[in-house]
Amino acid sequence: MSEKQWKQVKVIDSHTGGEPTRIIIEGGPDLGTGSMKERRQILSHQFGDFCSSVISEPRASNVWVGGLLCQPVNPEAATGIIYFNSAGVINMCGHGTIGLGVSLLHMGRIKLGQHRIETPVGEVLINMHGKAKVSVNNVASYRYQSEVELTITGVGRVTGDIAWGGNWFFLVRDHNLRVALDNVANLERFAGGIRSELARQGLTGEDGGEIDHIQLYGPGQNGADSQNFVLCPSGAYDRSPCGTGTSAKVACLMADGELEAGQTWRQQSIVGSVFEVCGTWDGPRVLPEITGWAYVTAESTLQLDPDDPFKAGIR
Ligand code: PYC
Repeated sequence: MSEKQWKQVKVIDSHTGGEPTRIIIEGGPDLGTGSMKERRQILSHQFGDFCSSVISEPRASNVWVGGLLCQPVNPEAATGIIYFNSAGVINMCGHGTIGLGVSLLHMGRIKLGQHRIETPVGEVLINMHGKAKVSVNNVASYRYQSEVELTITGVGRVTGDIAWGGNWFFLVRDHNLRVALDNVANLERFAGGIRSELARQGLTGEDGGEIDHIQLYGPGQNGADSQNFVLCPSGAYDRSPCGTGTSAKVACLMADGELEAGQTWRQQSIVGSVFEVCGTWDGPRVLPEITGWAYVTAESTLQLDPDDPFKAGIR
């Protein structure tokens, strides 16, 4: 279809602990038959405008994560998926995978029980416990570097860990900020300063991957072990406790001996939603299982009118 033609894109929307996910079920680009990693590159390099049209304003916003359903390589997998936000394609998304599960169940494409999902960073499992409750067995997670010291202009010294949970995170426990919804502007400024400093120093994950998610955490409320604030690459903060971020966090806790294998960690988000996570050792890495709740919010057809000056979103 030429770019000049009117395009319709069928989507199903959900939120996981307050964080929205938009799954494209029809009308997305054909990315071929390669691995999800290869198809991720094609989506990123050739279909940036398409992703932006689906996920940026005025059809969504920088808070949203989109997911393009793909035919899986392994016929036993329920689907392949490539996630993106308004800043571009991301590796993996925990809250999105919980939203994906409830969306596939809602559409009648899967039943309760366990299903394989292919992502660009490997296969994950979902376990559908009910119409809203989903567990995700995420990719092997680990701490790459501990106690990395940064000097942030106007703030001073900040120490944190670099860890992988399907995306690269910089996790900071020692800061003087309240992790609370009424303090989001300060948290955003602080986390943004950390991300800029990481980029300025050329600090990356083990594979050279950008550390594009910043996680600040503090004490939990109402029985949760911890409450976090996660700044995403789009510049928005995660309303959910962040599945990949909580995986990275649990890997750090287990590396420090602060959490045992099989012990449940209750991670609360900035808006108060909770994921329950436990990890098991897989050699030096941790296999996290994240349990959360998602709800379908809409089934709709996006209209991409070729005459619309904001057809490709506001960027
Ligand atoms: O849940 O992994 C996650 C996630 C990543 C970005 C937003 N949410």
